[in-house]
Amino acid sequence: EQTIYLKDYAPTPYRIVSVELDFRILEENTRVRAQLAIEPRDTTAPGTSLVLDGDGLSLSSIAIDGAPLALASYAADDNGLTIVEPPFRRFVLETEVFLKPESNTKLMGLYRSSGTWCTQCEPEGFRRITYYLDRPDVLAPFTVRMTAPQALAPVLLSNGNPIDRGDAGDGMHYAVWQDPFPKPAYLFALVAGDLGSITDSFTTVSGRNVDLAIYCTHGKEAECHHAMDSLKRSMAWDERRFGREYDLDVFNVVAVSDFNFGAMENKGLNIFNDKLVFAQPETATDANYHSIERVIAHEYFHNWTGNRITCRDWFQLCLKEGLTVYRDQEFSSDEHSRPVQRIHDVQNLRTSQFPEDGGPLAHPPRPDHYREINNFYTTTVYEKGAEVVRMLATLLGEAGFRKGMDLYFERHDGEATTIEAFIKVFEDASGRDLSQFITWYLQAGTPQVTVSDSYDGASQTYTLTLTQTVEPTPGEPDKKPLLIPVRFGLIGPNGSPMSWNGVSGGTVEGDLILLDKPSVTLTFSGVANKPVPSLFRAFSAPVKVSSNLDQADLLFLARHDSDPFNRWDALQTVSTQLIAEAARGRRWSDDDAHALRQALVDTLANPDLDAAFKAQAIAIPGTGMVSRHIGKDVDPDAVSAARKDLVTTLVGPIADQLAERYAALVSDAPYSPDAAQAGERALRNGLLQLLVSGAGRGDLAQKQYETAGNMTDRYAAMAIAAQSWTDEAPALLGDFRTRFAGDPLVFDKWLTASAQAPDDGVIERMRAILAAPDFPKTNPNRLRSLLGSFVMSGSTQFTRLDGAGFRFVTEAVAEIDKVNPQVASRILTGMRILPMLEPRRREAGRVALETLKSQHTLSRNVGEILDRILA
Ligand code: BAL
Ligand code: ZN
Repeated sequence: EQTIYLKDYAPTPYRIVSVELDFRILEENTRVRAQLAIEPRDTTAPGTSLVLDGDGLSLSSIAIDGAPLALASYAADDNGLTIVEPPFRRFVLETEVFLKPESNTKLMGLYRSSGTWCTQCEPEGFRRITYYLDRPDVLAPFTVRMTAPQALAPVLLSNGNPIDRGDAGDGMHYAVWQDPFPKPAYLFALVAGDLGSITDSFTTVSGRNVDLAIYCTHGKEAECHHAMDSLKRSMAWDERRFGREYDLDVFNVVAVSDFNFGAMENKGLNIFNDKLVFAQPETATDANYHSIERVIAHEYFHNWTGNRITCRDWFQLCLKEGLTVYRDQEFSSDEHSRPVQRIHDVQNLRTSQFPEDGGPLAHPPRPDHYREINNFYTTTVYEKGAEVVRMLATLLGEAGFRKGMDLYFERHDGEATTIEAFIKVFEDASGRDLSQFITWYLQAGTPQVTVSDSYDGASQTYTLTLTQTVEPTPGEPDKKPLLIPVRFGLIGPNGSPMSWNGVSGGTVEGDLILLDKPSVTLTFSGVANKPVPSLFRAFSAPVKVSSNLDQADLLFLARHDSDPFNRWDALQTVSTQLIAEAARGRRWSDDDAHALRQALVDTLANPDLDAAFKAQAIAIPGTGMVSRHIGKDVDPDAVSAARKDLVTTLVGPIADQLAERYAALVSDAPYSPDAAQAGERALRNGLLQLLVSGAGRGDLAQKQYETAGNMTDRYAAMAIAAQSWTDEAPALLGDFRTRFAGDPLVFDKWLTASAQAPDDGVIERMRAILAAPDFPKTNPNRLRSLLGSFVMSGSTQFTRLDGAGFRFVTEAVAEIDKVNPQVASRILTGMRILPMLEPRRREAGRVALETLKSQHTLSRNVGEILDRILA
């Protein structure tokens, strides 16, 4: 199968100057007429064929400048349309195709979701709508006319501003939308349906009015207000923080039930997976509220980082995604608690990106080849990409970073550009050489930084050695040293920050060490006492750290570090190390357990720490996290047992104390998703988790489930019971299922909790769920909630020694692949865990993959992931 390489990039020989689309939407089919004004580039040789992309289209008519084309002058097949010797001047190509949106289960191109016609074009869906140069460096203004039955589709939306609408006779009506900003086809969108809406408006910094609307299924309007509020705050934030003003007269969001992504940033018409729009306290959790706010912000921020400035080719995906994730993380930090947001983001990075970067699917944030671009919407492109932008901001400082961003918008507005151009603006704005820094984009793998230190009391010198290595990743045997910013401080014996007189041996800028060589040894002079170093404050670089700090040093940091992130991280490190060692047969000493327990108790009692932080601090790392810390020959059952043992050991002597604290946190204030209330709920549920898994208090989960006044508490109670598979768990799951029957987004929560149950019956139950005649097999949310949760949550049933978990997943993937390859391949990525498992499980997984490969005709999506895992 064909591999696409970055090195082969070349501009198209023809430009598309403008686009007029005419959709006639009927129940039976949709007719698409396209008028593309096209011209050759100055560098194009006369007679060069025009090759347009098409995917599964069948051409019903074709003309140039109004004259039908002779059969010999074009060729159309399943992959596109070639015009042989088009006119060597500007001309208008007219094509007509008929689509069947109803049977489009891939959810790419034009499809129907619960009756609504909608589109998803990124990355290569537009070619399933009409013949086109479907690549991000072809930018054109679009005018879109839509005609549809008034009764079925009273709402007709596309990109840009509405310019005309009216009656079209025979029960039909039409609307015309015009987007003046040239855009690539992946940002095209269309929605036609019978939808409700809420409206609002926003006045931009320069005083322009923007009409805002969120469209949804009738009856769901009241659940859209949190999204609308988030949108308005996002618009104001982007003006304040980045000087970016919105540029059209309208901004529309549409919630649909069947969607491959979380949401999509189409110009002026964002289409959302409805799980990222709808929120009411009875059915959405605090985490849902937070995700809605974040993703609304993310898609809105794309208007500048993605739409006004887009990507030259899909290898540059990180240019818009990493940057926009950085921007949405900053928005969340400014709107809520910065340290808690940072912990949350790093936890996400460590549980999803680190395993990708350390396994068979590792790739650089900017890859240089792919078979299927849909497989590169990864946590590396998104989350590691955001970390790389964050490191730039760390190196340049907030003002320096903003100067670079201003130059980026000034220099590249209206362009499709590259990572190199992005880095260049920061070089030009700061005068700094970033040629080593760009390696972060070009090289895969998580660097491992090893730390050792020593103190010489006689000379009052403190020596710190930092060494970086990156393990080989697929196709990259040799790694270059990276420029790693290490934000740090030294802490004296009384817990206060320590100063020094001078430092030699490397570059230190303020509180930043620049680790720019394989190894750097710094010598600090004038250090009065032996310090404890606090390194990588606020997680200043996406690296793994191993240091010579012992448990006492780490617990000292947990108490005294002025950096909240490192306080949290120190506790996590201690727990992780104890569980990992115990899983290898070296159980902790009573003293070690006692010291950690005391640190947790003191953290809980500390009046200077807020509840949201405490909730994170008392969480014991999951089996998946510890397994990855061990890294190879992992027996997940041993890890899970050791984890359970540690929780029991820690909680046992303080169970009554924790239960009292838990009881005291109950609140009867009306639900609000604000940070303070959400933090208290998180802490209470964190305590519940410890009490259920460490002290057998399933009764508390049951009681909380029954009395909960909101979904956050009810879901937490059920999920915690399910994860420990308490006696109460089956009844709670059963009740939840019937109590919320008919609400698909709550059904997803039930699927997720069901998939995480650790008992031996879980695979049989999941098979039965999938086989039920009313299970919606084409809906990505349902499939991901069940199977995605199963493969990604560290379930010991997935990694069962008898291979039943792997077989269940690969068999399900084969079925889903026939319907929606994107969803199938995403679920299959869970199998990337295989190389780190002990040999018998590894072999069982390999057999399941080989069977999938030999017994089925697989999509390019699934085929690529499978081959990379097996390689
Ligand atoms: N561009 C695809 C969805 C997102 O990242 O916003
Ligand atoms: Zn995005």
